[in-house]
Amino acid sequence: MSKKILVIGSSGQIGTELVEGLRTRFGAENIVASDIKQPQVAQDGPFVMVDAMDRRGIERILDKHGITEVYLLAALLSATAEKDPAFAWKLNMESLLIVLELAREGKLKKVYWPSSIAVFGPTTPKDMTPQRTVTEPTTVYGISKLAGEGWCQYYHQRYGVDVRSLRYPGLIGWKSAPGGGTTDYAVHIFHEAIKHGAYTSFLGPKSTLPMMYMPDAIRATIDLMEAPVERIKVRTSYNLAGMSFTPEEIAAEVARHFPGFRMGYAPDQRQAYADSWPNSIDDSAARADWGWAPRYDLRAMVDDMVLNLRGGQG
Ligand code: AKB
Repeated sequence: MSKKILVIGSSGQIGTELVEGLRTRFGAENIVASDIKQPQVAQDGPFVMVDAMDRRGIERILDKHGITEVYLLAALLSATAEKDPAFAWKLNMESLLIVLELAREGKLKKVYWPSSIAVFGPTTPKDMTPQRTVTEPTTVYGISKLAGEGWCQYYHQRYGVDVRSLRYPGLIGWKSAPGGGTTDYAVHIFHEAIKHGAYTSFLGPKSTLPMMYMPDAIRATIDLMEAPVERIKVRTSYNLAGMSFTPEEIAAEVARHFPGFRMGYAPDQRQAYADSWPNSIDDSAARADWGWAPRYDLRAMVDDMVLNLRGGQG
């Protein structure tokens, strides 16, 4: 049986680019995109509306399209989740348990589910945070991701479900809008630099956070899922690192392209979430197990973002 993939939550920041990446690799007709929202970009393959908490609806799609793998991306991110913690918990957990159950019942061969650096908290070592370390998250998003990692490992160990996961840092891309996270400032800054030549960051100048350019994140995701099963040794979620920078540092890089660019700072409640997360991540397990290596540093990412947002005009 050939590979047929369902992406749940395909209209969000990661989904938009992941669907494109998967379609390039496996053919547009083999990737079914699904969400409760219309896609951010025109689709060149199948799209269906489905709620990530609708088990029946998902099962119908699996049957109709002969789906073999699910990438479950639907979730409330850190900042949005804090506005409605009970709903964030319900969405983030129920959707995962539905997909894990479908896999346990033999209806899926493989599952991808994203975790995050938000599983870490203020008691975690901040620099080069290890794969296995203290995890005492302070956000409901982090709590749900940590619990989800536990469920992934449990379904793998108890039922043999092939579920794979990455702890994404903040993700930066030009093709899609970010969806309510603490790291979104690092995307907004580009759009505001182009429109107004100025940006006011909701994180303070010295807040170092782990970040990654979207092409690296998409490559990591597909490489992890395509790695031979014996190479996957972490069944909670793999640490993944790209670059680390502060708002002050990215502002300096953006200013190289927009002379006179002005950066201001007005930290809000998101500062506390950022303060609880690591500065940098040790991803040596991902490198050793399935050959992960990032390609973009801060300068290369900023150059590519600006080039693409200006329509390839340099
Ligand atoms: C967020 O800021 O909530 C996300 C994340 C780090 O998982 N980008």
